[in-house]
Amino acid sequence: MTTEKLVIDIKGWLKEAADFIRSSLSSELSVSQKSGRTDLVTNIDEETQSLLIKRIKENYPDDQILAEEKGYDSLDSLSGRVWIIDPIDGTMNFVMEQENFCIMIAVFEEGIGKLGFIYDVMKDELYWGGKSLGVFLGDQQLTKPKDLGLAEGLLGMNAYMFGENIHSAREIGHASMGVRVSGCAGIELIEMLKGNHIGYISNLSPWDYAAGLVLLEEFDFTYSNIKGTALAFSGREYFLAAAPKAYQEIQARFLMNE
Ligand code: 2AM
Ligand code: CA
Ligand code: CA
Ligand code: CA
Repeated sequence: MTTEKLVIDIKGWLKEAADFIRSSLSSELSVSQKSGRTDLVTNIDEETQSLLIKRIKENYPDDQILAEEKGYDSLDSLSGRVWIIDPIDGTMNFVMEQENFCIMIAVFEEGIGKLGFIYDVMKDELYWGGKSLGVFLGDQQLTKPKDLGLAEGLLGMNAYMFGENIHSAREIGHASMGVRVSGCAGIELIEMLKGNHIGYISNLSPWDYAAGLVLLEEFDFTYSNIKGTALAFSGREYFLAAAPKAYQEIQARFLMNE
């Protein structure tokens, strides 16, 4: 199986899924709560996931799938080839703004990230790439951002963590050039890839970070659980990704002695 075929397939499915999501905006959404008032899912999240899973099963029937909705949200192991999918990342934005949401797809092999795709649906911008392939916006290859310190750049953050000062998020934010909150993990990761933000602090599940990690690695960003340990790829955990200089500084000044 060539990487090239995977890339062509995934780009086609993303286009199909994005057309479906955009066409859904003219009809009424069916919105329900998951864990609470601010944790939403819509019929379009579920139908988009079903569409992507259908395509994977038709083309790669032996692969494992980890995806946010409808009974695909855990796996026993990352062995073999694993697809990690967030059908709509930024569901609250999708419902409230009809923009600023992404589709994310990652392909892992034996636990190693091979391909990552983050598609900003309403801007029609696809950020994608892979291990040893580089990072692209559409057909254009991106260049690696500068390795800046904490005081030299903007930091994406989860609003709740900043507000409640979880893991010193407020102090870390104040030591940066400024805090930005998009409500969409995919968009925060895109801002890092573009060199607009030096880092991102949040509370995420595997489908929120899998595609982004493949791309961040290509640009030598550092990432981990906020405690500095490896991400577990199961359940939600506090997440820190940043340019190497900023990452070291955040760990040393704010997190090591917590
Ligand atoms: P989602 O829209 O796919 O759920 C918002 O802060 C970001 O965090 C979004 O990328 C959102 O992804 C993610 N997130 C993960 N778990 C969440 C939860 N329980 N409630 C709200 N956002 C969550
Ligand atoms: Ca969700
Ligand atoms: Ca998500
Ligand atoms: Ca989602």
